[in-house]
Amino acid sequence: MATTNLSAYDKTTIPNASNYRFGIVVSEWNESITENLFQGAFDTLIDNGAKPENIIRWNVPGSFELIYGCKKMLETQKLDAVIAIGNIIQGETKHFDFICDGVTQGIKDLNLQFSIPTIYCVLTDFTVQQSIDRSGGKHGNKGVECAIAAIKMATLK
Ligand code: DLZ
Repeated sequence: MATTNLSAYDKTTIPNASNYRFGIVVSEWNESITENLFQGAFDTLIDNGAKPENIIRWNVPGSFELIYGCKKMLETQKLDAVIAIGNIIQGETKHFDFICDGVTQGIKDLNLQFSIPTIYCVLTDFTVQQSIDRSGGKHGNKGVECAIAAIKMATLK
């Protein structure tokens, strides 16, 4: 919903994350947005008990590369959950649709192929302002929401 604050959660309901290891793969495309998403996710993991040395960050050039980056992270690191962070903003061509579809399907496939959850922290917006609003702006920070999802899914695993 457009009015949802993505950062709102009840801390008393969130499991302690101190025993979990997290991977975060960050797309460099629209970097100012993805850095804010990363910061929101990282701070939330720490705030809920995760240790900094148990949070592994890798960068990839664009959102399309999140699929391979997450796959390699899942294969080579011992993790309880991975967060894929990206920001795709609509341009003048259909490129937006193809990248959104590819990334979404790719991350869905990773969730079927691996028994470690991959969390979808990809903003797919029509305007830069919509992305700003959801990466630490008036609708909160989707990175926070995705860190909470990662902790909950790590517990489920
Ligand atoms: C090429 C492209 C375009 C046009 N737009 C975005 C975008 O808004 N967000 C994003 O994360 N990446 C974009 N990319 C780059 C692709 O994700 C990818 O890096 C390149 O197509 C190379 O595979």
